[in-house]
Amino acid sequence: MSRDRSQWGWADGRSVARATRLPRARLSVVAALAASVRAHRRRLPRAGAMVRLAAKCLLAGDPAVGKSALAQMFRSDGAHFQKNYTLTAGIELLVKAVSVPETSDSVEFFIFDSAGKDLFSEMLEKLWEQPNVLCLVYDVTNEQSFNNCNKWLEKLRAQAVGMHIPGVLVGNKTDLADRRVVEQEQAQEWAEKHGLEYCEMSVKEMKNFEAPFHILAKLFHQLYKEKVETFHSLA
Ligand SMILES: Nc1nc2c(ncn2[C@@H]2O[C@H](COP(=O)(O)OP(=O)(O)OP(=O)(O)O)[C@@H](O)[C@H]2O)c(=O)[nH]1
Ligand SMILES: [Mg+2]
Repeated sequence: MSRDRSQWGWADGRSVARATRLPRARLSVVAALAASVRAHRRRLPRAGAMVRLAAKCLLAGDPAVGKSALAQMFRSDGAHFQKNYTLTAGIELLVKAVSVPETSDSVEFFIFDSAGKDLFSEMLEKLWEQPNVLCLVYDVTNEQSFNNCNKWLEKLRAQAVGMHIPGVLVGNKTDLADRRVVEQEQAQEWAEKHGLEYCEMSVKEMKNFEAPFHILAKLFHQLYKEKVETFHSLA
């Protein structure tokens, strides 16, 4: 069985704090995230998939578009829909593995569920470094949340200048069909123009909520295979 790991520049909370000069209170958040990642790595099952990849996934978008609802629903396999809005302050880390379609491989996502409120943007940029995949969410009933995807994508891409980071644009709340203001074609076109995959979902109605992560798993796995082939060709 082979095993593969992507590189994590932020695994040590103290070195991140040194590098970013975070104040003492935020330091504990960084250390907790790093410890959680290390603990989950140690607990990875040994049997099963041929290749297990790990990917840092940035989940971003405007406030109240449904990022946390998506993350919770995905982690609980559809068992938990967060009905009441609870603003995310900073970042919440969730970990979940998915199988890569049509392979025996899997990707373990370290999902950085990020606050949509501007108030936390400075903190986010410090914790977002070295992402592997991006999940950008907007609300199909909220035009501003779609327009702000430009701003979000710019910020996310600034984390990995010159690198190809696979990403997906997700339109949420399709259950509110009579309040819809952003059409699928319009969003799809924007996604294509910016090199993103596109999908729509209703977390509330449990429709398609796994699709973004399946798409990202496939894209990240493809990237991995391309890199392996490059290494083989150089050997
Ligand atoms: N109708 C409907 N409501 C949804 C859906 N998904 C999430 N919501 C609701 O939208 C509200 C905001 O959801 P959150 O997941 O907390 O939003 P968020 O994007 O994490 O917001 P921030 O943490 O502030 O960035 C909650 O009341 C959810 O129940 C959906 O598919 N349809
Ligand atoms: Mg949230």
